Amino acid sequence: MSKNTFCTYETAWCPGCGNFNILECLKTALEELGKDPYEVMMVAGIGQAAKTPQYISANTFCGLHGRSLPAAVATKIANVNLTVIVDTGDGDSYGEGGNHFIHNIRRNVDITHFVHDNQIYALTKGQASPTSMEGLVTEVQTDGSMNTPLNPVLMAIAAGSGFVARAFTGHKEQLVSIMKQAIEYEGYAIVDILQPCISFNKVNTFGWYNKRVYNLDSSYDPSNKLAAMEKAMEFNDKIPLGILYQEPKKTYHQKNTVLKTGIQLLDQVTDPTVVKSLLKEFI
Ligand SMILES: Cc1ncc(C[n+]2csc(CCOP(=O)(O)OP(=O)(O)O)c2C)c(N)n1
Ligand SMILES: [Mg+2]
Repeated sequence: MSKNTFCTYETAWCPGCGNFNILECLKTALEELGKDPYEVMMVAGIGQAAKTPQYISANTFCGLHGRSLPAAVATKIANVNLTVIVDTGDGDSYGEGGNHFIHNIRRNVDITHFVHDNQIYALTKGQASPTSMEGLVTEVQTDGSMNTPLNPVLMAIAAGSGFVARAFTGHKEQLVSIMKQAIEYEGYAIVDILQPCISFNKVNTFGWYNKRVYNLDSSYDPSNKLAAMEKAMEFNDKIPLGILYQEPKKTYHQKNTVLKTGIQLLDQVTDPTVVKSLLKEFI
């Protein structure tokens, strides 16, 4: 398969943005998995990160801010054969979409969620996001963000996600490998990707991350939930990269009475006479 299967488009990102590496790694991961564009559905809400689906040749749904997960879940339920990937920002995923994030984990629909975590709202020019560090000064938070940052990987493990990873745009080979494993994981997989925003986050820069990140080594056991929670809490002088937690879990499709029989919305033929008679009951 050619490297250009998923095509290259002009972007509206700032030169030097971490989003470029995520886009490139995503295309590489999909190509290495042998996916064709028609098999892939890219979903996002609103944001700089949320533009990613527009820069890749596949099926695309860009919806409302914070509402990417419901659209992704609906897509997978309608057509189980699609590889459904949510590719969006930290604000979209954990702020406006925070409620969906938690309850989507509980449902465990087989979708993959890549979060471009630049710890800022970039599209709207630099307000604090849920992962912004306490004290981060922005044009809105002039005295520094007062809120405790949310720890998305710790939250995901605690809420019961079966695949939780952390990656960094500066480690491309590892990012591709994690992306491939997340896409292949049967169930909801979340990868929080540390992504420098060169325009609006002058604290968490490429150098800031590069100084702190280290790879989990082969002695690390990702099936140990308590150890994973402890690792997930490291976000100071040291930040671990890799698959923090992984366990096999029954998916929504394996549990749902109808879906587990293989019946899906895409194959349903709607008989208008039945719909009409049902509607009549309410008129
Ligand atoms: C319902 C709604 N609320 C707020 C906004 C404004 N808005 C658009 S993008 C955005 C934040 C995006 O941040 P993030 O998801 O982190 O993406 P980034 O731009 O940092 O990549 C906000 C608050 C909106 N468009 N719609
Ligand atoms: Mg952001």
